[in-house]
Amino acid sequence: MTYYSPKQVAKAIGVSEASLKRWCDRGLLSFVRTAGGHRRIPQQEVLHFVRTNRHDLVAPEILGLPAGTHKPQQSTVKLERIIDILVRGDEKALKSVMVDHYLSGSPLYPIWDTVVGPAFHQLGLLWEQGEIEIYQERLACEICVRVLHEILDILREPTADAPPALGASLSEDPYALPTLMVEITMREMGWRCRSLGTNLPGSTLARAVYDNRPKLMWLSISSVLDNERFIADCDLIWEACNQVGTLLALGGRGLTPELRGAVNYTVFCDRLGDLVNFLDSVG
Ligand code: B12
Repeated sequence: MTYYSPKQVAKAIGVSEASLKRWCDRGLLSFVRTAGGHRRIPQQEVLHFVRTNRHDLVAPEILGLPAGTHKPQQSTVKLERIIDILVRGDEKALKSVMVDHYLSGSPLYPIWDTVVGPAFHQLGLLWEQGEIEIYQERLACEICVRVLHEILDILREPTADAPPALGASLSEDPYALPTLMVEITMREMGWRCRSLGTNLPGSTLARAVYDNRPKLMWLSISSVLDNERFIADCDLIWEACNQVGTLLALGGRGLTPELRGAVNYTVFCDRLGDLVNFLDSVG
């Protein structure tokens, strides 16, 4: 975690150091004290403060953000812009757009559902039509994974009593973006959640359920190469979830109606927005 002094934060958001210290002491910004008694503010808290108040970012570089990052009044992330950024492999621009969107106060999941997911779909078509190279598609994916991790780093830490959740993709499913997007979506909703990654056997995910007793387990299903193994893996996980009282959420474009009919789950989601609605409804 990165910490900043009140002086650095004051410069970054264009206010006086005295105001900043006053806000800290009034509890508007959480901070820790160094051994010498100096206030130090975590980056997540600074950005949360900027997000929920009227402050702009006049010197984002001080906070380790790309120059040009600011707090827009409203954020409209356009599909064409994201496709262009991804095709060019422009990681800084991608991070800037995502952080601006976060700072605008809008939730992040709609841009995964309506812009970034569709942009990758478009990239897949461009590759199929020979309009972009494999390396461009691969690089787009790499930079997006990195930016999603950076977004996770700037989200506020979950509280100690936050409900726990775990998720992953199953064996021979290498798709990294969707499971990371679920993690970000649930973190934004205040869950203490962790994507365990991609390509995991059902037996180890069942073990993870027994060991960690999460309130929810998600599986992101993009590619299923062996239907029988997939169903057996889902059975193992469902059995563990039932024993422990864990909700099982499935989602992803690889879960065909045929496979969906062959496995058990608590909720199936086409989009992240469906999961948000489900979690809102269970409280
Ligand atoms: C990037 C990519 C890869 C990368 C992935 C790298 C990585 N680290 O993730 C790699 C290189 C591994 C890859 C490999 C292959 N790929 Co590929 N790939 C893609 C691509 C361009 C993007 C996939 C992606 O990440 N999309 C973005 C995510 C976020 O979108 P999404 O999956 O729709 O997820 C959304 C929802 O479904 C939902 N969701 C998903 N999971 C969950 C879970 C829960 C709980 C919830 C609530 C919601 C949810 O939320 C997301 C946001 O809305 C797609 C194109 C496409 N149409 O998507 C091709 C694509 C899927 N690949 C394709 C192919 C052919 C392959 C290969 C066979 C290529 C090869 N010859 O080796 C292999 C197969 C690998 C395998 N085992 O399946 C084809 C598939 C064609 C088909 N119908 O089968 C596609 C469609 C490209 C194309 N147009 O031809 N690929």
